[in-house]
Amino acid sequence: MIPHTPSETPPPNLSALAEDHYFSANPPPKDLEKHIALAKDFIDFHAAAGRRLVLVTSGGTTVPLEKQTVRFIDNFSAGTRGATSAEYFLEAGYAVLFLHRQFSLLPFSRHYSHATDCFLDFLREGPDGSVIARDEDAGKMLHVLRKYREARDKKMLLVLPFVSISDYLHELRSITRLMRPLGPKALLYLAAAVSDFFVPPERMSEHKIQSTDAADSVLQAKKKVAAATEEEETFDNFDSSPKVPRSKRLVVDLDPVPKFLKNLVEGWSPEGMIVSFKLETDPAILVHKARYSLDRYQHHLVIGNLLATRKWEVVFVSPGNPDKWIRVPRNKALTGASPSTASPALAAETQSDEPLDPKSLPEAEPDLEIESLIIPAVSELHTKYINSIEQRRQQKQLSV
Ligand code: 9Z3
Repeated sequence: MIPHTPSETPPPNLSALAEDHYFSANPPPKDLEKHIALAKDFIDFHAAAGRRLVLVTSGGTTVPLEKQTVRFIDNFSAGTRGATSAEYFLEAGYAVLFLHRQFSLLPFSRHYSHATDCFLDFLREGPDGSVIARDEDAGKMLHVLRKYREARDKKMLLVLPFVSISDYLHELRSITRLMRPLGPKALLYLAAAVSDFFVPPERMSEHKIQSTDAADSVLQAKKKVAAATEEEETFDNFDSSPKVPRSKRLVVDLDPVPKFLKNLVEGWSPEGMIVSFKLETDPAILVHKARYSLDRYQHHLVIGNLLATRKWEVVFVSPGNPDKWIRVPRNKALTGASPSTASPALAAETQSDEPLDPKSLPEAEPDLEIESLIIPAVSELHTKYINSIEQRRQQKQLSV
């Protein structure tokens, strides 16, 4: 490597350049300013109270194929992890800013918004024509309702939506920058399933992509006019090879989304604790990929999970610590039982460093929500993080 001398131009900061390029090329969501005002008010209120505040990101991100979007690419995430985690963070005393994909699950209402748990099934008509909760559901509903109202009334929960990948990135950057006054009491819990690929605006069609040539004559005429006025739209998502009938195929050409975790760690939120999730489907690479992400971005915790087993186990990968698996006990015998009283095979499984075999899992959902184990463990690491930053501050003050 050739050392730089002071007379040389400093090397360009590539991540800052990529950031400038991305955010100037991709327009912000229309509600960004409104969201910033709401988020600022919320964050400042809790910063003044000296309270911990967590930004939970949740749900999938869409990848629009057209500027006036009819079609988009999406992913599987329903937002269960984020919405459930938000409830346990509130339980642990955090203020929660819940940045979620529009129409994905929300804290509290998630209990009644699944397709299988339609809220109407929980209601019945009273003798006077009023709508009331069914007797068998009323207890749980009241509990959930009270928790929800309490969070709202005490201003502990702010819910902000996004839709596309670029909306998400604009919102994330603006909100995390606002979180600076919280110092180390800020926690970023990035559970949203963020697309790795997108169509850059310069290659995106303005209008709905046509699947047949029925509108060709109109479009050709329009093109001629545009060419004459030098305003031709450049859009190359169609494969124009003569072998392939244009009316039959659509070739979508996606660019990689820049990795902004580095910018987040170094610039947007330099003092907050940052927790990212790593999702894989191949058990053989999960821990390796989680460790790789941690080394690359130098943040504080990666929670690894596999698509098939994500409600049963996750792995905590953090600097200087051995990997730590968190598992929902599969057998009532294991819940609350010491390993010596539980079956030796199941006890070994709970402590094993090997991912679970999805085929060995019951089809039903676990009795216990794994987030009830994840959040206390994250909160404990956050306490250690806050203390270490405080200690460093005190040592600095003493040495001045
Ligand atoms: C996760 O891994 C979440 O746990 C899930 C939750 C999306 C699996 P559901 O919403 O699922 O409860 O149905 N989130 C992060 C996924 C992600 O996009 N991570 C990036 C990656 O793996 C890194 S930031 O590369």
